[in-house]
Amino acid sequence: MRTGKGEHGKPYPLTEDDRDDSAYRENGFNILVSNNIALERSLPDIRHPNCKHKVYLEKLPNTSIIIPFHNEGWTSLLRTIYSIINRTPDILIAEIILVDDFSDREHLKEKLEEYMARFTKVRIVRTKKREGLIRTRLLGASMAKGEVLTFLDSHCEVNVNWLPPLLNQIALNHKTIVCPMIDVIDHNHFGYEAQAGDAMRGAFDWEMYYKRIPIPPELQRSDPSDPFESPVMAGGLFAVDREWFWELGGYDPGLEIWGGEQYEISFKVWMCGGGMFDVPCSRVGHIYRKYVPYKVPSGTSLARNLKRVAETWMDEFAEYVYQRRPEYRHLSTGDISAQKELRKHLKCKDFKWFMAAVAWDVPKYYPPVEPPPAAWGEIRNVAANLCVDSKHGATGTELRLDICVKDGSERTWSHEQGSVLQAADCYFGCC
Ligand code: UD2
Ligand code: MN
Repeated sequence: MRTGKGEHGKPYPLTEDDRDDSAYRENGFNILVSNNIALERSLPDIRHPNCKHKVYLEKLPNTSIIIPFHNEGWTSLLRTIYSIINRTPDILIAEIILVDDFSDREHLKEKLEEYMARFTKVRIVRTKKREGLIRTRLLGASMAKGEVLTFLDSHCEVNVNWLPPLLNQIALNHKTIVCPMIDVIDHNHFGYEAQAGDAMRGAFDWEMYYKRIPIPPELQRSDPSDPFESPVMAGGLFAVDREWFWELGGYDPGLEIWGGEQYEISFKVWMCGGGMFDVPCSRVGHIYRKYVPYKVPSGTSLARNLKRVAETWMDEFAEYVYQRRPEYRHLSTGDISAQKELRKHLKCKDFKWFMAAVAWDVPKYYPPVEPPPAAWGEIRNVAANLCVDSKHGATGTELRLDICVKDGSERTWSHEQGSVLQAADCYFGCC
């Protein structure tokens, strides 16, 4: 029944002034438009028609909803909260935990606490320094009391009856991670619509870019509104049994700021005895930004996170990534022994199993390039603990044994079958 600009998820009619870059600068989406549409706006119910007739278990677990934020816009954050309060059965919400990752914008301080006081279920916790979204989610999860943890980004709008279909799947098997269909809230005009192709499997290419691929006929359900298996999640929006999340070790806390965690949790879930499903009857809108508005502390890099995940989980398949991203070979991951120990302790299956049993359709879209028959590394005399070194590192110079160093300056070697041994730097054509 609601009328007004942006209602029913319709695009807001933008004027030329509204399009000015200043409207985007702080959030990566148009905050003027966000400010001009209702916090409790209506959305179109774009679920599959079968969803209206589905029944769920009478007793569902309750959930803590955890929302990390760093310098989120006022109205985009509030609209996230209102959409949850308005479209979720109250009995299923144990609490809503807003986790502030060291924001400095004024409206996120006392003003936010005062405003949120009206919602009895909302708690605000804050990190003591900039932690990045991964440790920020972990902080929220560590305080959560609900039986299930549900993570959302701070610029979402949940749609009709989004939560019960997620909780139902976990109630049926608690070793399950579930994701809603992520709809697109346009960063210009805030129009709400399904992603291109709608229901698709989550995948990755060998440069570790997240991709979506069609559901193969083998996995298509007779009822297209039924949950389907997905190899990897998009990252931000999912629900998981709280106890099982901690059994899995949560996230690797060594992942910094942004990215890679979606692969870590996905590989871990599948390889360590669980499964992951996308649930077509659960839909949540998300504002995909035009650009990243916030600062990323120096010294942190997405590449390092990705290599950490590749080294911990991908076994010999990590080589396919390094083929595409040779700069990763010499990148330091920091200490990953605790992650490897966890993998052993949980008796997780190997990545080869994951590729064959879960992600078998991914190589059809993103075929890996086989590494050449070659070897890289140091040549060590184990008895004397000395390494083969060359005076200046260049090919053709005299070799000697020297102490082995592990500080990035060590001499490594490469050998391609049928070719001569070379100092490794030469392999990349820069000796
Ligand atoms: C996607 C995911 C996001 C996350 C990311 C990879 C969706 C819809 N979004 O990127 O959840 O998995 O991929 O890591 O799947 N934040 C902090 N501290 C920071 C940076 C961000 O708390 O240092 C918050 C931020 O306010 C937001 C959430 O973390 O609520 C995700 O960040 P984003 O929205 O910038 O990531 P996005 O959607 O581009
Ligand atoms: Mn986001």
